[in-house]
Amino acid sequence: MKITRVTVTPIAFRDPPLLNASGIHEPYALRSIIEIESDTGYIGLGESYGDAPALAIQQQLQAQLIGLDPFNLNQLRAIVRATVAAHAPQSIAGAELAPGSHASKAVSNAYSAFEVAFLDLQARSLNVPLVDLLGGAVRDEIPFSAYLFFKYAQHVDSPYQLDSWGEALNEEQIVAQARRMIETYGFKSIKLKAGTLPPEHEVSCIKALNKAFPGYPLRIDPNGNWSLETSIRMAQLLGDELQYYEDPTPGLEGMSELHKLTGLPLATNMVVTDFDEFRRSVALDSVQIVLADHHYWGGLRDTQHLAKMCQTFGVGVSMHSNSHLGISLMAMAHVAASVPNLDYACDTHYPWQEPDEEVVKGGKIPIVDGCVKITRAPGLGLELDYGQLAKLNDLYLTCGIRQRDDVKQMQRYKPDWQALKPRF
Ligand code: GKR
Ligand code: MG
Repeated sequence: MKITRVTVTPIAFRDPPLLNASGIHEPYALRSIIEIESDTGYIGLGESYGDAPALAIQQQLQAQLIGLDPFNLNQLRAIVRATVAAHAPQSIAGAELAPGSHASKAVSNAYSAFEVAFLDLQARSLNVPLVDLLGGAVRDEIPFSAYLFFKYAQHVDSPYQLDSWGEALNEEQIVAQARRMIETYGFKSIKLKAGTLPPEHEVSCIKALNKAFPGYPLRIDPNGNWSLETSIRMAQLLGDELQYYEDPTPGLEGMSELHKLTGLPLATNMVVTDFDEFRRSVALDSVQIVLADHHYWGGLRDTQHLAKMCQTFGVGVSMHSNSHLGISLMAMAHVAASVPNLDYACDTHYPWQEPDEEVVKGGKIPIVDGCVKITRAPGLGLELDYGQLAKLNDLYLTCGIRQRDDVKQMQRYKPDWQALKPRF
């Protein structure tokens, strides 16, 4: 089998004004949609970062993959390495919450973008679901968590109609957001994105969630925006209300110190983002749970390697997310289905995306009882809706955003806003 067509299509879709440690989401999120077609007529799909540096590498790879056997992943990796080495990508300022946008991740994120599409193509040609190429499913229903955000009611300059979620800045509004997520999707655990409002206030929102949803595992994620001192103080207030404490404070050393002092289980998608950091984290006992993300961990098979390493060193595995659409969700679901030691419900931003902005046929993928179900359909089980792809590509061309910058966006609301780590 030979590859005859590689198409990388940048897209944009509406993203609500969600607050985080850097600032606030811009009105549109960017992704790229990848199609790999074989001479036998199969098409494999992938979804990845659409920020300019990542996109530039994906586009440079397109022509080089023609003629390659889609089973030859070692050759794919060699081509990606050589391309990245020749083009020395830049890191993106203001995008530190999108770990895959870092220049150091250029090889792993470009490889991953195509690896998923290659695996989808392989699986379609064999008429098996993609998870079968990962050793088979240990579960076919993959649990996800409600992912709550503090948010404004509308974007600065209101570029489009208000979203239906409204403002969420206080306890009542956060509990209402959680209630809607749980009633709509059946989530069984809750994560609150923090690091944005005063820490005591964010902790009181966790307490309100605990009261409103007794027994639901809770997580708070300030994205390293709390000093060690603040993280210790908030740990005292939180007591044992948390399932895990995600990236409260920056750095492997800070996290190690915090764990030593509080004994709380710490999770991360910030201080362990590659295998070298994993090794250092194990030496320091910095984190007890790693949030995997195939988009920057080097694809689905490297995510399985990460999970194996976690098992070897007694570290838990959960899953990180950035704003994404259904191809990413399904790739996350297939790899999660193959990992026996995936101990926690995965993160997903998916409920924040509007139903009319999905690129796969049939619209948004259902999340039922908090789970995404994988089927026996070949590959990822998805087909592209080319009308939708064209619509979202038009939005990319006109939206004016080329790389995520939550700091710059917040400066449009608060002109003296600066990137500070930690802020509190
Ligand atoms: O979308 O604002 C966001 C999140 O803060 C995201 O950028 C993070 O990478 O979800 C992520 C996390 O768990 O840290
Ligand atoms: Mg996180």
